[in-house]
Amino acid sequence: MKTTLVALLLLALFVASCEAVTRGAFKTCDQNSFCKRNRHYADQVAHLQSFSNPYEVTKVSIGKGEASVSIVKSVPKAKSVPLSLKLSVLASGGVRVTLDEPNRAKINNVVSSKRYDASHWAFNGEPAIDTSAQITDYEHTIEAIYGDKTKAVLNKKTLQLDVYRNDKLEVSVNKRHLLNMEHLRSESDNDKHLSSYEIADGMFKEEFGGHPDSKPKGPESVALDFEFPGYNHVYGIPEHADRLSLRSTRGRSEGDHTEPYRLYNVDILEYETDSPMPMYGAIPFLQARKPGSSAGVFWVNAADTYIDIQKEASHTDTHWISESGTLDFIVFVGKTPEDIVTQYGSITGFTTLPPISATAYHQCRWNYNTQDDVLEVHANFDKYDIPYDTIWLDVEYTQAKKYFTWNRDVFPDPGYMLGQLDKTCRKLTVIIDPHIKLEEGYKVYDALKQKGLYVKSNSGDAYEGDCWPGKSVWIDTTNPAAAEFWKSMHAKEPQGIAAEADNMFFWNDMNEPSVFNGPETSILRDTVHYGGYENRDVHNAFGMSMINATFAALTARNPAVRPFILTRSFFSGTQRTAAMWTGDNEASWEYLQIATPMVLTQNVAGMPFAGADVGGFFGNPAPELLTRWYQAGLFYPFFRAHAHIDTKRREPWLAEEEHIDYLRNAIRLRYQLLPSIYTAFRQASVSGAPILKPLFYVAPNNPDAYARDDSFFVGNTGLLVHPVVHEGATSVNMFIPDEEVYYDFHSSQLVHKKNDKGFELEYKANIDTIPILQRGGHIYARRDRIRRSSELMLMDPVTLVVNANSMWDAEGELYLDDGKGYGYKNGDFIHMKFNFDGQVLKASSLNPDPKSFDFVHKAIDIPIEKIIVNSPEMLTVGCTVRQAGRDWNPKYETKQIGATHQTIIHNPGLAVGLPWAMSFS
Ligand code: NBV
Repeated sequence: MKTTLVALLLLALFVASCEAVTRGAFKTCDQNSFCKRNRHYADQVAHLQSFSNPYEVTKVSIGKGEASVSIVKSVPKAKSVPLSLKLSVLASGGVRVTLDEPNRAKINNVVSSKRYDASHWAFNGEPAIDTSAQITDYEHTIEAIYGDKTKAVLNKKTLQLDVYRNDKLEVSVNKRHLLNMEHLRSESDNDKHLSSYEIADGMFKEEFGGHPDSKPKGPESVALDFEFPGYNHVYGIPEHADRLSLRSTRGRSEGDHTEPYRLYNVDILEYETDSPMPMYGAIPFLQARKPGSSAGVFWVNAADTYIDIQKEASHTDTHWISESGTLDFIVFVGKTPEDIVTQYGSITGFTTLPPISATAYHQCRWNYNTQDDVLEVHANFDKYDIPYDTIWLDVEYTQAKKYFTWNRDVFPDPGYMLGQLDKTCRKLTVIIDPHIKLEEGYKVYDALKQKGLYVKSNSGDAYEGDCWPGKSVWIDTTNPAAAEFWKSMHAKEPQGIAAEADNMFFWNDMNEPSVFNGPETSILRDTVHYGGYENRDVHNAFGMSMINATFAALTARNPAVRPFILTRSFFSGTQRTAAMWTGDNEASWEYLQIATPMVLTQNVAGMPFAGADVGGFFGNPAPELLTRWYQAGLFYPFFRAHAHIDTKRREPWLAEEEHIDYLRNAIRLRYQLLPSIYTAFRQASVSGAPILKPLFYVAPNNPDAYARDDSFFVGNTGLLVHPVVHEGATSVNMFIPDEEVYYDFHSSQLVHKKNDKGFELEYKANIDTIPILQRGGHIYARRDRIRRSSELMLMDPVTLVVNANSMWDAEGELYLDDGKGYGYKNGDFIHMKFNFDGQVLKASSLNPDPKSFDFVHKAIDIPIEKIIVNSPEMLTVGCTVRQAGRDWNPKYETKQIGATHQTIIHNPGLAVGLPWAMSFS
């Protein structure tokens, strides 16, 4: 009783504080001294007649694929500061530069004076060096020639780095002389050592919202400019609630932001849309596109970071500013957007292939209150013939928000509950947050205390703050010993959270970390983590450290099962272990609108397993909004309905009568397309390909497509979707980005013939219709029998849809595996490639060494039950099939649907896992 009361009081307090959270709770650039100093520096340098570079190269030594450069930074009226620069060419593409300040004196016992290297979080292992790159030390430059006609030239006098592809300049680094590495110094005589471009604001201490920051290491920011010549569009650097094509940030023209995009992981309650404000996650990776070329920058830094963008007529300028850490970046150049993300992913890792159930529909709310509630919702899905895969438990399932406990009053037998779900292959996802209730006798707290595994204050004690359970401490998962301890918490031990069953997944929330009474809703920057580093240094990687620990814990718990984790906070590399969602949005059209660009941005930034709360977290969506949200959300790589504790229940069957059908149809469409969506996940897991593709990926040389973020393609299916996101709308203006033929998804009518340029097509979409076109040139698979959950459909027949282009060609892929284990890593999967040339439709295997373990053995004979061929021209009559040395003539029918010639082959008698050819003659 007492604990419930405390919880209620805290909730009331938190809700009150939610309302109080405004823009003013978060620092602007001007209120964040390192940002202010660097913007000032940029403005000063921009107005100089001549700039005298404080950084001077003193020594160069060339190694295999890399150059080591000694530099001194001159400081007015003081000794110069030695710095060390390394330029290396990476085997996977990209030129990396690191700049460190090696001789920093030890500051005090708890704070490491070394600059923090965030690459060990971001990188998927040490990247291999391209030892075949030719690196030459010339009199004025160091030149690296590598890859496909790529060249990087570092000017020794100016420290400008130019990167060329095919002799064309793609990226210029430090062209505006904004390189700034604030060196270690003492406060006493700092002022007289500042250059004329510098101001001393907030170098040694600062305060925000009543929270002091002791800044024991003084100023230590790093900053640099990157220019993209000829580029007008840049993308990425999530997380922001903004458009796909990023805006200028210095407020010079209408629609520009005045604040830089900020990357600082915070619990940004009721976030604003169309804003550069920081959010829960940070990926400091940006890509640029112009006809013929793409380029990218990865800024390897986990500290608070701002990015100013300025679009000029001939180029785009960017200025990157981080509070601390080493200066470390990689420049990528390539022909296509895919090239850039593949290079980025080769270093930071690709999306882990999730269990198939995680790619299906998730039902969540804060909270399903009791075990009976869970089982009733579960039963209702079947009653209303709606598939779902996972039901979620938010914080209320615990005893007083003590994670790893069950509130047994309302969840008396979790094992039974999980067993019931398992009967139809359904899963349960439970939330675990990183704040640990400060309560003697609570075993997690006791263990952290005993082993000192929490984040510490700058005086060396446990850092204490307020969160859901009341007074809390934070597990320091940057500490390997804490990560080890985390394993024991997830182990299958009696009474443990994971004791019950294997059909359990995990949700790590509030891991920015969110601290109710902390600055900017987070932890103090001068708190201390493992190795003596401050939170300031590791901040944006903290959430990821928790996720990595959870992933390792789940792997230790059951090495044979792929874990699924949802995280709110993320950093570069988190795609290796978790999915993300866009946090606490609102049940309004504005938030439905911004969700598509946000999910697309995740997709071009190497972390495509992304979604937004379907229906909106805060507030109650009107029936039309909820329906439109499901119709959009079914395409989010992560498809989950979620709602705040104060909202009305909104499971699909509670909708108004006809809306139940719309919601059912939307969810069922996800299941129908699951083979193709899962195939897109597979592609993402090996190449970083987006699962939802912005239009510029498909039409990379059409500048009119560059800023389109109201529509998207689904993987390589050629499905072009334009969700309806405006109240009362009964049509959308669908932008067709290229000259390909397009067929309507619902009617198969040919709606777009060969045309020189893209154009807008009015697509009628009453509330029961989702605007979808099918681009010619693609083949995709679907499953037309919808069952209760994804795993129950694994052995079901497959339908292939062939949408021929104007040359009659088409191609596509289908990837199938057991959906939950790691057998695929040993070859136990089916991966077919389909090609159509107008006469012959062929299937060949992309699995070089299929192993007939469990899955392939069972699945190889899954029938293809239907093949639908849409074509702008008539196929000649007659159809012969050949598979496994046999020929036969399946029955087929042909139809004329408007200008589309459609051929349907029913039950062609083909097994999905074996090669075959079908000739139309
Ligand atoms: O755990 C409660 C919520 C959760 O439902 C939501 O999805 C998270 O983003 N959580 C935040 C805590 C605070 C909500 C106001």
